[in-house]
Amino acid sequence: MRRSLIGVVLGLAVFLAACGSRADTGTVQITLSDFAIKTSQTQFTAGKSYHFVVKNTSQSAHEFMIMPQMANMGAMSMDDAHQMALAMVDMVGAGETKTLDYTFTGDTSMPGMGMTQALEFDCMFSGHYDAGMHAAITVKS
Ligand SMILES: [Cu+2]
Repeated sequence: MRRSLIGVVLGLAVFLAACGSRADTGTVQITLSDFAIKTSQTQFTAGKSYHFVVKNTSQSAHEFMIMPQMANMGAMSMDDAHQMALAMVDMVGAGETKTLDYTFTGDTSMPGMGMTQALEFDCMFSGHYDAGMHAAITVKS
């Protein structure tokens, strides 16, 4: 049973790699600026390890958070947001680059079955979210 599941996962990975229609590379380039978050990809796969390279090109500090999509995020306190974050780099100084390794969780028992989670990348420094520092992403199982 376990062996056959691994076979299915490996087969799917080979299929996706061969397919090449998705830019799902494992290394993700994130750019923080005043006031936007750019990401090199917006579609991710649960159970796969990603290496985020978070570059702050602006003259001020920002942060990089992976959060569930919610209403009124801009009104949430930074402390509350940090508690809900799936992962974060809580300070990226002006001109700095930091890295984060993260594997999205999700229902990985049925790869390729189309389960999709709506998440987003955020900066929750005061006012930054409402100024535009958020980027919607999806995670498929
Ligand atoms: Cu910011």
